[in-house]
Amino acid sequence: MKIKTKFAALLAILSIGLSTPALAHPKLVSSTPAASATVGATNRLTLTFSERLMPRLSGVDLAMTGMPGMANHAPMKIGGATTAVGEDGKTLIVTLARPLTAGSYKVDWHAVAADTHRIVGSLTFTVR
Ligand SMILES: [Cu+2]
Repeated sequence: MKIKTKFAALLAILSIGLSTPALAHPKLVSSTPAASATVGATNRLTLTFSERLMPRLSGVDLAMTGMPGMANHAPMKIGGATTAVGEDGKTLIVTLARPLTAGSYKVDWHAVAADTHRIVGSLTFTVR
């Protein structure tokens, strides 16, 4: 009887543990520039996720999608960026070769955490 009670308690503890996923997918928590924000010239983007990232499998593609005075601007990839993961293990820090000029931009991010599933998302912002 005593052993059965202990076993039941152990099962209860295990089922609580299983109901919260140990390996959650990374969600974007915040970014600079923030999604849809208008900011001054910057050469740095940060994206903070809910989970620790696998650095080699996580990153961003940045494209300029619009420029003042230019209609039908085709998305232009911004190269020359270096990406690092911050000390928290959850923040992608993207440093660009030069500050972004005025226009609209789209960030396509990909993030891989411990379960190795590639999660993707995007955000846009404007440089004034
Ligand atoms: Cu997954």
